Amino acid sequence: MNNREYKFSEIEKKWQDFWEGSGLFRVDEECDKNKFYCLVMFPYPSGTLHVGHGRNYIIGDVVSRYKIMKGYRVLSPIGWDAFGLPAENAAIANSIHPSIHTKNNIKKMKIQLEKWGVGYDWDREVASCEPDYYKWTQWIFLKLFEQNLAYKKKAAVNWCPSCATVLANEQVVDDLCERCDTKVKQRDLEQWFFKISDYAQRLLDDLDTLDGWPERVRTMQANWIGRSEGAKINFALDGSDKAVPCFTTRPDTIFGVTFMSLAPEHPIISELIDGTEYEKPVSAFIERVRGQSTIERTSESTEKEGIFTGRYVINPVNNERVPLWISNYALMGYGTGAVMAVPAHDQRDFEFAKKYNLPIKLVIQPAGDDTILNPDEMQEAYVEDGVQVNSDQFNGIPNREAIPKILDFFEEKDIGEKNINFRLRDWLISRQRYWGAPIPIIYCDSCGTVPVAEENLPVLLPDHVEFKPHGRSPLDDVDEFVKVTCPKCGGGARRETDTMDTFVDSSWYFLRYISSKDNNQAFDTTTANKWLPVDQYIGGIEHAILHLLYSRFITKVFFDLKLINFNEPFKNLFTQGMIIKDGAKMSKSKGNVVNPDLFTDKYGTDTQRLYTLFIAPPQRDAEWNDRGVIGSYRFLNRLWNTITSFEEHFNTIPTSEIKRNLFSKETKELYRQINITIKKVTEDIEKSWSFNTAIASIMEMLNIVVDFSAELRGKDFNDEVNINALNVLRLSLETTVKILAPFVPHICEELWEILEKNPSIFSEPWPTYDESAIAADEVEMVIQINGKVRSKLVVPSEINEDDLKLLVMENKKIHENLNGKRIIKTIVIPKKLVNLVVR
Ligand code: ANZ
Ligand code: ZN
Repeated sequence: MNNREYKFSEIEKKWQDFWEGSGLFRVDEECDKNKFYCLVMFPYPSGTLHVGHGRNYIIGDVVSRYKIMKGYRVLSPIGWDAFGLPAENAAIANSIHPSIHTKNNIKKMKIQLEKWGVGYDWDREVASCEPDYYKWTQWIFLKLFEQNLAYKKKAAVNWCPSCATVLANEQVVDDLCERCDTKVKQRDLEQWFFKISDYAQRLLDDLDTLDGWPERVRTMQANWIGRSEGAKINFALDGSDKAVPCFTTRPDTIFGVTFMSLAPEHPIISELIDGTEYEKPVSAFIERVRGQSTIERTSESTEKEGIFTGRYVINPVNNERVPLWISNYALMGYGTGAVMAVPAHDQRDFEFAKKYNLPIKLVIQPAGDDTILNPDEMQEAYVEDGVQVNSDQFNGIPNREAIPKILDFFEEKDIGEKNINFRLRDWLISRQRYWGAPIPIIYCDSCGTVPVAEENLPVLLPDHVEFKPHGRSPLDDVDEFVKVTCPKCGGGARRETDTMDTFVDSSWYFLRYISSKDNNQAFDTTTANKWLPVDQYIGGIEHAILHLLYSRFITKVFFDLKLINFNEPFKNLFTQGMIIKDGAKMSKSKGNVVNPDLFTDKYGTDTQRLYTLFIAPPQRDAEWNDRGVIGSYRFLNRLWNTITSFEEHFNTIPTSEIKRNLFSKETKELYRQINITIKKVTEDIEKSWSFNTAIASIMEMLNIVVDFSAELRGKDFNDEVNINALNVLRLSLETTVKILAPFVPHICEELWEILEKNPSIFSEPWPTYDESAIAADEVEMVIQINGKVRSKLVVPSEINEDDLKLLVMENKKIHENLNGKRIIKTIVIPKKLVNLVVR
């Protein structure tokens, strides 16, 4: 009876062309209709997308299409995060220029994305490695430089000896380079930084406004920013007029300081030891510790180690002489690089004191006098709150209350001051690599550091470069790049040869989409203010910290420069889970990558999409199962066959308005199910993005539709009741197709055309439901006697209690079971159960 076969590959191509031709995802600037900016994190052009990536883009596409049907003007752009190390490494390995490598990969991936039917406004495509994009990345650098938010300093950096480059902290995993697993070393280099620390407080405060973000991500960001309140206290250096300031969050422990420990990088060290007997051993120690990475040094399990400098500092509250040590756990990048050590109340200091036999002085006792701690017997530091002891005028005060008093005392005596410290460090953006945006700076012997003039952007990346890593930037060796005339004095000068961290490229791409073709500005302010902030951002949790923080920072800088009128870029954030295969994250090295093309070729893109959405809630990780795909394929075929088998009827019998007075019991139930399903699917999408349960309820509904259609098949349609039933069937099929359209758009477009002759389903409004049809009019209730089920009863759902009791008493089975016993109590749980308590 089937008139047509489900030829997915024809259908999919047909509708992809149709959407492209009709410009479904192309948005014009003029349109002011309620806008919806749906953004997926732009991919790194690695060459192929696996089914795990697919999830990200498919989810984005579902949201876009749903919003289109809800009447929004949807902006859904795409681009390429195209600079970066992997292209350069691949280029080195395969002797192919990174630019060609990247372009080839983009081409391949674009074909893949199109094949999946994910809709983008391709007119706005950007690639961060193109001069017309990185020109504006460089412009952003200049803006930050103007604002004193870009500066250069010598800094200890994570250095990967194999990649011969600096790594950001987060590119160091368990002390190893994220890319090549080589052990990371510390090294001093002149580096460019963005002063994100100036924005630390705002970045923290504004997290509160991001209620469309997962709580987890907000917490991760807050921890990363890491605000600590405390004090900066000056310890005078004995035998000198210098002081060593230190940052502490525990001014209440000041009387318990028994040594001080300096970071090995602390600038004061050389003058402490130069020419003394300590010089040699201390230098050797420093040399050794600097081979450890920050991660290793801060790890709880790493042994605390140190060395005495031969010098002392003076504790300003009691003038005690305190030995000055250097330790591996004191970090130069935090606070002042000096730690007032309180072994009685800090675990790291405790371990250190035990190892080197330094005194432990207790200054906080547990409150209440049950336990009295004795420093000689302590097995670990006492880090809880308590009452001050051995603390002069502060004795007896609960330590939390003592903190403000001690702070006041410091300020009074000019010993120290309140201080807030952030864990967030400035953003190191220098990379000694080729494949990135050149930093637009020129060095002149007479004029110093001179920014490239805006009209001279972009500073083009030269093509002919030996980009094998050798510890300096490959650009260093390109004379025609390096040698320039100074923009100020016209004399000979040198270009900066570092390129920018690719996180700079990705910190603003969502703004470039607004004006991707504009050669005169990075983005148009009016248009940006119209489209942004992004209504929905979708991406992986791995970007929860850095990318999002950097984008928020750059947005705030633009806001301050009055280039935009919003100060947060992403209103709502969704982080999708990973797709797991054989229990592990997909990766080439593990050989467990599932290539989506296999499934697309065999079952079609819609099947792959459906399966991807159906396996799990989208925020959760999900295990890919090849066989599961077939289930999705069967479902689509079932839908296809049900509709096409009625095609002739639908073609010959005209649609008429549905008449509820002509409903049979089954028709009425089907009508009810349609409305229930619309409601459920809408709520699942809106409230929780629960695509899998939405799809499950559509599947359930299709079962009912199929049963209904089987009954109807073969009936003759002269009769009003049957025609009405056929119209309800048609409505239910139309509805099914509509509410499935965001998930499996191609087959739904085709079926819609079969049903309605009139494309496109994405011009149709999202269906609304009829609340009055949803309530079931009859319910089945369980009747119990003394808690035992004795009978079941179908009753009107809105029946009142008295009528219900009468019906129960009339029931024959109940009558028999009562057997003359007396009813002492009747318990009714509406629409569910009646329990008769009898004696
Ligand atoms: C004395 C003290 C006593 C401390 C005590 C803690 C407990 P958070 O909370 O993470 O901000 N510190 C300060 N500068 C440091 C550095 N450069 N490297 C390593 N540690 C440093 O940590 C603040 C605490 O970390 C400070 O408070 C200081 O130790 C230590 F019972 O000072 B505390
Ligand atoms: Zn000059």
